[in-house]
Amino acid sequence: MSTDVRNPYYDGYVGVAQIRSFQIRPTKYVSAIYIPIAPQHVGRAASVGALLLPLIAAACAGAPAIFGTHGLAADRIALLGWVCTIISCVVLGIITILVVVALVRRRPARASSADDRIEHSGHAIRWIVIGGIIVPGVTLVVTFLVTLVIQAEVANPPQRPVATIEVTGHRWWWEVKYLGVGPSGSVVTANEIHVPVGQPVRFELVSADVIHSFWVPQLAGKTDVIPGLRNTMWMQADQPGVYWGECAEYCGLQHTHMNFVVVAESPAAFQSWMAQQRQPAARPIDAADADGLDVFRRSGCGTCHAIQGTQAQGRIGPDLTHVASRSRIGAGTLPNTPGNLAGWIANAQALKPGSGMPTMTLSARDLRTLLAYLETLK
Ligand code: HEC
Ligand SMILES: [Cu+2]
Repeated sequence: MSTDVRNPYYDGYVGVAQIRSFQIRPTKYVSAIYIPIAPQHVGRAASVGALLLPLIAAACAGAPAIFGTHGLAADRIALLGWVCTIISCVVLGIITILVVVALVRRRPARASSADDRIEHSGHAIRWIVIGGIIVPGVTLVVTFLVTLVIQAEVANPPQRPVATIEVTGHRWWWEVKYLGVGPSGSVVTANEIHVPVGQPVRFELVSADVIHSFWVPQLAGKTDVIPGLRNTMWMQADQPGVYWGECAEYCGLQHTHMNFVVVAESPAAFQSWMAQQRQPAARPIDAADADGLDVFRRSGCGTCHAIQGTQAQGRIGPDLTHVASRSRIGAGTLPNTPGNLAGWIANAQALKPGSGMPTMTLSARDLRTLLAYLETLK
């Protein structure tokens, strides 16, 4: 590292700029933030960094645990994540030591003789060849090979998938269609995907509008959902549980409320869930419920929503045939409680501004009967 430059700012800059060549590696998990910092400001920068840490940690609280995996493919991807993280930490450690050594050992500026310059340049070339070419070269090749092996491992499921689920990304919710099931050839639901535990399930991903990305961090890697394309992927949950999923490609105003859950349950529980989803909607059993269905019809809900077994066959919004059996509404926005459901119908735009669900003007009585009817749609 050159110590001939008098400007301390420039000195620090040269140090960081050289060392940066260690960090050019193809990893999605760690990206280097590169800010030239003058040596006299390093202490202050470090304390600002330390103050920001709790903020970053708080921002991540409640996010799906990408390293707490419970699925075949995700396990392998997490392993790759660890490999990259460890390599990155080692590289960062070495760089930090080098930067500190360079700062501490900085010699005062002096006129350099020709001999001195030759000695320095020999040194510099060794640093560049080892630190700038050999070390990053080996790191790159190792990371690349590990990535290739893991990519090949997660390309195909270990056995034939037991179900095929077509997922359509809409701004901003997920339509879920089990293909080849039931009398109508499919079972349709929204934002909640049930899968049998320990068995691979195949996904076909399509988009109704813009590019989305389908991601259940604990079960499998991300797959883009692209208009005009049918991307496929598979997933296998190894432990029963409810796994959070989300859209991982910014797609507009309510991108952050474009979530879903994957419910992994025993094959028996999955079969009974499927048997129930195959049924048409519960028929109104009393006058109040019949009234509710009538409100649904009169209010035009059926232009956008389908309820199997009724005349409502709209395809713009989620299928409501078994809406009461789902744990959340509005693509993860709210828990599915009667209060939230009422709030949603009366003023969806306040809860999810910009969403495709208009705010409906209903009398209190109509809202009550409509709600009672929707609550029967288990
Ligand atoms: C113009 C089309 C349209 C009309 C009319 C409409 N909706 Fe919706 N609705 C949607 C869309 C789109 C969504 C999904 C919104 C989202 O999550 O971003 C939705 C979501 C819902 C949900 C939540 C479903 C879930 O699983 O998350 C319910 C319940 C619902 N609508 C009920 C109704 C009722 C009841 C009416 C009539 C009073 C109605 N909607 C009228 C488009 C419509
Ligand atoms: Cu999206």
